[in-house]
Amino acid sequence: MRKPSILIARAIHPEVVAFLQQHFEVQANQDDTVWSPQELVQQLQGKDGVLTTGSQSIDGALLAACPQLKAVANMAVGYNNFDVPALTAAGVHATNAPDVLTETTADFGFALLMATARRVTESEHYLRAGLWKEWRYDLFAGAEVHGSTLGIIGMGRIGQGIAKRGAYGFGMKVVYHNRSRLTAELEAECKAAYVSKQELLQTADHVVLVLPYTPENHHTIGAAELAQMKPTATLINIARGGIVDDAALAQALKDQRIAAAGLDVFEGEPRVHPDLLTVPNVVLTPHIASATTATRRAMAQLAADNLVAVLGGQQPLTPVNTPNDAAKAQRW
Ligand code: 8YV
Repeated sequence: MRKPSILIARAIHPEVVAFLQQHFEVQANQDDTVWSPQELVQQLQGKDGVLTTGSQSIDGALLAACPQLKAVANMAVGYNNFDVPALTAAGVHATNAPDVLTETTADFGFALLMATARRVTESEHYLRAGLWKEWRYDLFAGAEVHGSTLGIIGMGRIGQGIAKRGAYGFGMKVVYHNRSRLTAELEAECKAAYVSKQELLQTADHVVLVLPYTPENHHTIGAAELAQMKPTATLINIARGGIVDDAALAQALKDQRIAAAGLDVFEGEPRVHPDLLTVPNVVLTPHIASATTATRRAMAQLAADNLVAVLGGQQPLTPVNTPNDAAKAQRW
């Protein structure tokens, strides 16, 4: 019997490639070539599955042009790069990689919050530039973290992890806003109180964004929301570009309408709004919140396990859709 054929669309851990080679004919993009949508379609010809990342769009046009494709596995918890209704209608299984990155990503959310509040990168640049001449009482004086109010927008697994770090580790008062309220048990476990978005923006000293990107969440934070925040507040985005209006944020930072921001994700990344590159009071990182060696490996392995399950005729471990049966039958 023919082994199913898969494409690994972005470089992943060699040991996970080797694992996949035990199950499939594998074509691996280990050079990290960035393919255009047309090139991706070409690479997918004759492939049964693809292991991809959050930066590659899988839409109806691609699915129509790849009639053999049966499984699409994202090495990411977020899957806004997928057109899920199109995948479902086309009979293609789609999976993501949740849970294995929760704590690591929450760690990074906190690292970015700390770096932003305490001006870690800004002060390092100053030191490296040879500008440090003498102790000063207000040299890089930042915002207090312990005992302050932490506002979390998006209270899924990662948001809850950040809440616990804030409440238990730093004695912060935690408020959150989410599509739906957590159960009373979870609220107690996270020591977090549900508030309106407006109350959160007006009261939080540190606002952390951890919500998925959906059309409704586009520019959840824009000029109007930034205007509601305290002038001493910080804004942290580890969710997705597009949730924040980066142009409005750059302006607010320039005008010091908020104190500082920490951004791991950007609208149109890897491009970054040029004004964000010139304001000093922002910490910028290249979408690395889940990037520890162990976690990225676990994400790749989970994506691989999902492909092995689906193409082996089993249910995926972490599905994001239930494909249409009739359309699915045509692909098998
Ligand atoms: C991924 C992420 O590394 O999981 C997510 O949703 O944003 C990151 O952990 C990135 O999307 C590449 O797949």
